[in-house]
Amino acid sequence: MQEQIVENKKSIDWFTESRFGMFIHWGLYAAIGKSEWTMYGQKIPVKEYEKIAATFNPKRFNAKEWVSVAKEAGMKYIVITAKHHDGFAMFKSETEPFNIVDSTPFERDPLKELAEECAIQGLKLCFYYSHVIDWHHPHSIHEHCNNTWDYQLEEKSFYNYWNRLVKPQITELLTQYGPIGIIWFDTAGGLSKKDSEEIVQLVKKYQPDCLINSRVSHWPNFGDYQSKGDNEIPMYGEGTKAWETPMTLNKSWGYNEQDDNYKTTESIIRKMVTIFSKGGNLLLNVGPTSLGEIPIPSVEKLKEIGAWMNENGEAVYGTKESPFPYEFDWGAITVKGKKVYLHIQNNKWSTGSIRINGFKSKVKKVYLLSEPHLNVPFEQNSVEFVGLYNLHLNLQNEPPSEFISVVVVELEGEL
Ligand code: H79
Repeated sequence: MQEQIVENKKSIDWFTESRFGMFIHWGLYAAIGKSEWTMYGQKIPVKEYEKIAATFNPKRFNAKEWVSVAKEAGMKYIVITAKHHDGFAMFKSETEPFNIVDSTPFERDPLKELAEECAIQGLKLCFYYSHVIDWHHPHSIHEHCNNTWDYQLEEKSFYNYWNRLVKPQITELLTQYGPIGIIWFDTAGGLSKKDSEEIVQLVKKYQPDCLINSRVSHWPNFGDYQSKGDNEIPMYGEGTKAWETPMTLNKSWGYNEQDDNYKTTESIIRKMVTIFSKGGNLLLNVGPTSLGEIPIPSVEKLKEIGAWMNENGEAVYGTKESPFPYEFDWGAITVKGKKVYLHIQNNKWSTGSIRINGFKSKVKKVYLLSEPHLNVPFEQNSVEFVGLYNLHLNLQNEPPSEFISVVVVELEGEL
């Protein structure tokens, strides 16, 4: 076990330093336009669902555009659904013809195109793979979410599914697309400990540097990092263990034509800095259409987030979990080396009298991240006998950045 931790250190360091990734939910369900659980919700028979493939032709798919949208948003990795619960492979699979190359008029392999483009633009490509739920396959078994409308439980033989579909497809994904950053598993309900271990071994056999999220198993202590619940922002971080929150921009993962419940850019950035201050990553989702386009409102949000990240990236990438109490009424704190970054919400800015207690060293200077030459006046006093310092800031100007403005507190020594 110890060896594996050492072996993964480089990848974990890459992961935590990156902080921000793009989740892409894209599959046949985009053509129905009601998100990725529709086959289950409407009990669509496999034979009916398969017919969607004949009409699925995402002509406007452009890997370069997608990767550029992610990169310009400040994202460092992309996790795309190689196969979701509907069982449809979004890649050329020799194992199973129910895939985008062999059963649609599109006939291209978008994962191959994304792999090439990610290599060019310097992002890491990662694959979501639904290893337990598969409504298309007669022999997949999930404790809650079986396809009960086509298949009878008593006829099932799980290893038929596991050995003849799951393992070969994961092998394809790890051998034909270059280095993969993460295999992102989901909904492992009912998977045995032995089978969970087997799938971990399989991934590490082909790509020892590839990370696995904790949802690979419902058993404890699986995976290289902790996947939080969908849209969950935890009260606390995980100490030294890496973690990640998958989050939607609106309320859906897969494309949903009726869902315009977008979070505001400001609220997304607030959630981001809260997550970063607790040492976590954010995997922010888009659900492209059946034509292969990321919805315009999503692109617009990501552009605004990108402008913020471009200005404030120093206070995000490579920061560590903050040793200060996590959430303040004015915002959140990230830390790196001798610098403490105060992410101050704009509505608290001009009224902002901010007090932070408990610095271990003296404050050297305080300045705006966006305008480093502008010093922010501060007062500090030491707490007698304890060796700690308190800091008091009075912010009476206009906030310098949109949404959240970052003030850098530079210390003389360690935190
Ligand atoms: O891929 C996205 C979701 O499809 C997946 N995880 C994220 C990343 C996910 N799988 N399961 N769940 C989320 C939760 C399942 C909730 C359910 Fe239901 C409650 C399944 C059945 C009852 C609500 C009603 C959702 C489908 C029917």
